Amino acid sequence: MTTDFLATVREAVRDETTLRTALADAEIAPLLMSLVQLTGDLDLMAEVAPHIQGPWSFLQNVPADLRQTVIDRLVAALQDYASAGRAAPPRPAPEVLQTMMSAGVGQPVPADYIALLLEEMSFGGEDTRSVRWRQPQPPAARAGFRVVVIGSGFGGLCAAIRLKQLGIPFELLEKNADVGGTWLENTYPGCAVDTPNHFYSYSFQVNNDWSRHFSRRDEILAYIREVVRVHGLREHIRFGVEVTEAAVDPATGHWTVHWKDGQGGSGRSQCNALITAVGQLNRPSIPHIEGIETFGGPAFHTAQWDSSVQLAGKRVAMIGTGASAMQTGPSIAPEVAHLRVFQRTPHWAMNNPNYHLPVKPGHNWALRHIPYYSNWLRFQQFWASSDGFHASLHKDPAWTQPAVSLNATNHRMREMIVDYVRGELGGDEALLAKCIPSYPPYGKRMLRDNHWYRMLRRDNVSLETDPIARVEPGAIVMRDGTRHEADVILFATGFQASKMLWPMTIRGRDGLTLREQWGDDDPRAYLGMTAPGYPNLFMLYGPNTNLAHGGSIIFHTECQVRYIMQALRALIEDGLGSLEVRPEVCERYNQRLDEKAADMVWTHPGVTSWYKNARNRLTVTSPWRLLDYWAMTREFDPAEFV
Ligand code: NA7
Repeated sequence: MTTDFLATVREAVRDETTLRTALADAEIAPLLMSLVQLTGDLDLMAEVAPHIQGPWSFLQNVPADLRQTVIDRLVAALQDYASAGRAAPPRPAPEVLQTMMSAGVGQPVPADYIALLLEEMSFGGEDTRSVRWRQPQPPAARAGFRVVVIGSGFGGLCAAIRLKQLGIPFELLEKNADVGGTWLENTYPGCAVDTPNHFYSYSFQVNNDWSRHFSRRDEILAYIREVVRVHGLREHIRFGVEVTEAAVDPATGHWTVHWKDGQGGSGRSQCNALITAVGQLNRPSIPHIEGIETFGGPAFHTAQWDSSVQLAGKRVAMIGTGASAMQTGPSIAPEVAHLRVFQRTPHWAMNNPNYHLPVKPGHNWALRHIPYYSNWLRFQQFWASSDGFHASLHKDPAWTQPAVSLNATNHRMREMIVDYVRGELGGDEALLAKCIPSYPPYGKRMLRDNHWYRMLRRDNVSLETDPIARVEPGAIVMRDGTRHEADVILFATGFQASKMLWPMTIRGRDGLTLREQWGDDDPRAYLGMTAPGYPNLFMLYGPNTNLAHGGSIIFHTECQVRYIMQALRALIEDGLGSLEVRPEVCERYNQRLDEKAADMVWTHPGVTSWYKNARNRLTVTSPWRLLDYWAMTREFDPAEFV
């Protein structure tokens, strides 16, 4: 709620029928919190709280009469504010907020989360993670300072917005013809976000019009384009140029960035600081299967979808069963003649009823008109998909079934998912055995069931679990010699995530490239953002910053961008010239990180994944709670840098 609190309230009560119709669609927990915040009355909350058994709306089974009481009192409170012309109530005290938060998600919310959550919710509508100059006047030195950002996905655009706010000159280099990064490139059928999108969006650019709780690709891309329009970023972006190399001048810490365009042209840009925002999941990994070049029909990766190929009535072979396959398979199964899924390892997938649901119109109305509803919804979604499972992903050394689960909680989760999958498969135990991973839940990214198991029961779908031997013209041949004819091959085989910043060459102070430093699969950085030997280079979504226990990568991005802006501020305000993380700081951080990771599910010996390298070291994914990473990145500490 911003300063037009009263105007919003008056608009909300203008027509009581409209108000009540909308509230009938709205979610109970944010409604209740809105009421409590407006009235300060905690008694009704205490009565409703026992019916709120979790942060998701489908875990909040409040009896109809209680729900009606909440609505009636909220209507009365709004009418009272409107007619009396009262100003917004003061923000509840931290301990009251903690009680409200705990009631709103049906779980105790520890006190150490409150500051983070207030930042995320931004009650005053202020941009809580923006960085301001410490001096009353922005330093003149910023005008001569220049930043290059590589990439215009969520990360690069967030950096651009902050640079613009600070008035630091910058240029964004983008290999594609438009903004959006992964959301531009991925166009496969069913492409959607699997983090609830009221949380998977910038905290400073709330969208109250999502049509679904988990939006489809086109809507997310439209949101990104709107952000670009609102912040006037397009004029800062050079499209169609791919960075091939960047090298630092050891004397100044300034970077020269070389790029090529698609027409045989090339050029370079110079900058004081370089920010890479190239993502982790955009260089497709296509397996080298013997004979693939002889196939004869269309064969393409999900991230390079060929929409000119008609799949209707075709025999389609899809290799891979990760997040992209989970969305593609059920979307194409109804139209193809046959879909044959080739699974190397089964993945865990959980059910979330909201995943398939549109947002009700009244819910969106409430987001726009009911004070604090939007803030509390964001809190709820944050809580639902953040650190909740983190504690249960630690290995218990005394656990008796360490091959299949980590501890008692993790085992219960395993059993719960197995029961769910069994139900979805109609009790087909042979198929169930193929679908249940041997490794513990959360060992790889936990997928959201997109009716995958129901898809497997279709007459025109089959699941192959034996290894592929080779491809022949018009067929995939298994190691036992079985030949499966196919018209089209889809590679849902993921990305070359561990080859971070590849294929760019990033040359540091001693002439060493990051690739020479890291090898093909051992990237390391301090907080995932900076590396010794690479002054004034900042990485977004770098080593160990992917999220696998929960959370939104946009939250991580905002934490990283705040930290980087603080570093740039130090460079400019303090006239530092260059900043390079001390090797011992980076080393200590990575040691702590490795120790933490060794204790967690992703390094379980039964798990093979792109989260870690060939030596079982976690390189891509963060082992930290969101709270930990937030705290570590909140304040840039110049003492850690040379
Ligand atoms: P993922 O999650 O890396 O999944 C790739 C899938 O492809 C996975 O099932 C792999 O099996 C399979 N794969 C990879 N290589 C092969 C070969 N050579 N043969 C057979 N099967 C293979 O990629 P997605 O695109 O689905 O998702 C990436 C991220 O995008 C996801 O986490 C979200 O953040 C969005 P494996 O499990 O390795 O045995």
